[in-house]
Amino acid sequence: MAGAPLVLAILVAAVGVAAAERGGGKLRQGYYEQSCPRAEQIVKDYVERQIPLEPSVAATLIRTHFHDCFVRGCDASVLLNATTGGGEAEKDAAPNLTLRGFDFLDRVKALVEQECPGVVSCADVLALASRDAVGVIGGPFWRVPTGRRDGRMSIKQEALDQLPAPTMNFTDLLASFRAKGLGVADLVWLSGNRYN
Ligand SMILES: *[C@@H]1O[C@H](CO)[C@@H](O)[C@H](O)[C@H]1NC(C)=O
Ligand SMILES: *[C@@H]1O[C@H](CO)[C@@H](O)[C@H](O)[C@H]1NC(C)=O
Ligand SMILES: CC(=O)N[C@H]1CO[C@H](CO)[C@@H](O)[C@@H]1O
Repeated sequence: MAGAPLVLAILVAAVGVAAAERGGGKLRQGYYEQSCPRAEQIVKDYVERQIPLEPSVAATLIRTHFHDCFVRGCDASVLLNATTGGGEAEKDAAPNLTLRGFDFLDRVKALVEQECPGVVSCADVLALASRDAVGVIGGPFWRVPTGRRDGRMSIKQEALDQLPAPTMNFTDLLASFRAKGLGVADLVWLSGNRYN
């Protein structure tokens, strides 16, 4: 039970990198070295302090990270609220109704903002916090290049169209994963995580 979400974390991180790079900016290790040197440590410290108190959030973060990357790349669009212009956001789509951990991310982001206002993207905070949280619950460590840009668009219909539905048969599920450069192994790991 514990193994699956941990391995999928690495897969999701890899997909995340690919998806974010499609979005434009080049990701690299230590992107904030100059602009916000303590950013990664702030995320890590908070996660290490909090996750032992709310360990189930670790799996939630990976799932949120996955849902984010699957729609519009890893741009934190899953975290956006519906705009005042009306229309519903990705998080309003049925699959997002089961995502938790938004509050946790808001808290981590607030700490990073306190240190360096407007520098570190929410997408990077989500990617880093997911990695660090998996580490706290005994999972592996993987490198998270940073430099993701946050999106400004979050559209419910895109989440509905692109996230694999729980009612899909295997053929359709695999097609959905293949469309994002994922394969059978990714499908198995990520589906296992659904029930965490
Ligand atoms: C979305 O709305 C919630 C509740 O009003 C708020 O706490 C959160 O900070 C908002 N998130 C963003 C990204 O604006
Ligand atoms: C899977 O579902 C799709 C439509 O949802 C259908 O067209 C297809 O025949 C199904 N495939 C199998 C193997 O059941
Ligand atoms: C976890 C979470 O934030 N879920 C939200 C999904 O969208 C509905 C509708 O906007 C919100 O009420 C939930 O809070």
